[in-house]
Amino acid sequence: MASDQSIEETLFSKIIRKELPSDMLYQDDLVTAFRDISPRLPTHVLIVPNRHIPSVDDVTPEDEAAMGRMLSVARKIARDEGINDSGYRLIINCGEHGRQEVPHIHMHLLGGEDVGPMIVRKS
Ligand code: DGP
Repeated sequence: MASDQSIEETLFSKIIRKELPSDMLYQDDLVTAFRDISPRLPTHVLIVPNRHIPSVDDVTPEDEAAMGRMLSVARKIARDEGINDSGYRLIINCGEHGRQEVPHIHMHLLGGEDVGPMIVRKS
């Protein structure tokens, strides 16, 4: 019987398993980081848990280690990219109003130049 995870998984699971190509920067037992395919800034990296968690709304206490690791890996990659002093932004989109496109929770690490205002509201 197929597991729910295999039914719901996205292309990010295939990237994590290296079944799809990516510019992977980091991987350990809990998380994987790879460059976004459509970078909005000079540094645009996605940091994802290896376990398929669709969105922030699906995070459970058992995911806390992976969620914390995502932050420490963001710090490491920012330093590797040389943007820790200039600064950067971390974004996790959730659901329809958050404009989440890929239903595998992911943190965007964005930097390399001024990222602009936090939110530009529609007029
Ligand atoms: P979000 O809107 O937060 O769900 O962002 C999804 C991001 O995923 C978006 O910036 C583009 C990126 N993305 C989509 N497909 C691929 C892919 O196949 N490879 C890589 N590296 N990034 C992808």
